[in-house]
Amino acid sequence: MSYLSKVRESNPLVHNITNIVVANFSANGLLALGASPFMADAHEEVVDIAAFSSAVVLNIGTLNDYAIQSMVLAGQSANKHGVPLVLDPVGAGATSYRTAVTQKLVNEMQITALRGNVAEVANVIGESWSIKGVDAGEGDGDIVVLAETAARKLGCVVIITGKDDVITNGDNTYIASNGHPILTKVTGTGCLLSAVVGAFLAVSEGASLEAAGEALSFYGVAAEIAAELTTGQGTGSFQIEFLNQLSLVTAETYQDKSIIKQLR
Ligand code: ATP
Ligand code: TZP
Ligand code: MG
Ligand code: MG
Repeated sequence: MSYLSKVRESNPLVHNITNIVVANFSANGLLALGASPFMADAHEEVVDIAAFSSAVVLNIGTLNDYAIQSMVLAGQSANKHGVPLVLDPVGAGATSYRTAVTQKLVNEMQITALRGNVAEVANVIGESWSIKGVDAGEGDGDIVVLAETAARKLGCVVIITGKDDVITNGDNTYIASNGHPILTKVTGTGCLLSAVVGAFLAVSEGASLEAAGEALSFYGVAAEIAAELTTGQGTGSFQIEFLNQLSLVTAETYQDKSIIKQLR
């Protein structure tokens, strides 16, 4: 059975500590997919919520010290209870605070999957890559080598997204090429993707790389269909149709349209 079908069948609870920009979009995207979102960051409850969730997703998009402490508590609880843990290091490298926070998070907990743009992932492992705000900047490094280095260093799956996406655990590496440029014109499409990866990991039974690869293909194909159906309309129409497609795309459809190749 596909991981998508398992998500829709088991409706996994996904605990999100996320930013104020994308909380609603991420919750609606997870619901559309077939998962069950829970946005919560109070210190008094995150340990319990992480423990009974099927995945925990941490996103530093609008960080502050309170939220960071929430993330440490939730992340460590997820680790203690064997719950898959995703980190989206939004804007790592844009300020020294963000860089320090992401490095603290990866040092204090074991991440299952790190998902970010190239500059963010580089900065998490202390390599320099230019970044402007929360959007990736230009760089001249090898993205595949960077992803594999980060995966080995952090002992997790690393997903670097952009026009093509690199998905690796340091030993095996895939390039996924579905998607559409209009995704870059709707805020939160990276953040929602990280949450969707969490939902797929929730049903992965340890096969994190395979589940992440499927999540990327599913997401990219849903975006392609939504873009096609809203051709000539604005980004608002695309955003709504994209949510529709997250609920409508079947495993057969994305397996048929998926463009993913294994490098090693
Ligand atoms: P950034 O802030 O740098 O845009 P992000 O966190 O928003 O990063 P993206 O890299 O934009 O995340 O990835 C979100 C989704 O958009 C992924 O599915 C990715 O494959 C897709 N995507 C991004 N850029 C393109 C593009 N030029 N063409 C097709 N798909 C893209
Ligand atoms: N500012 C802080 S977090 C955020 C913005 C605009 C959302 C970023 O979302 P994404 O998914 O990285 O585009
Ligand atoms: Mg983007
Ligand atoms: Mg992002």
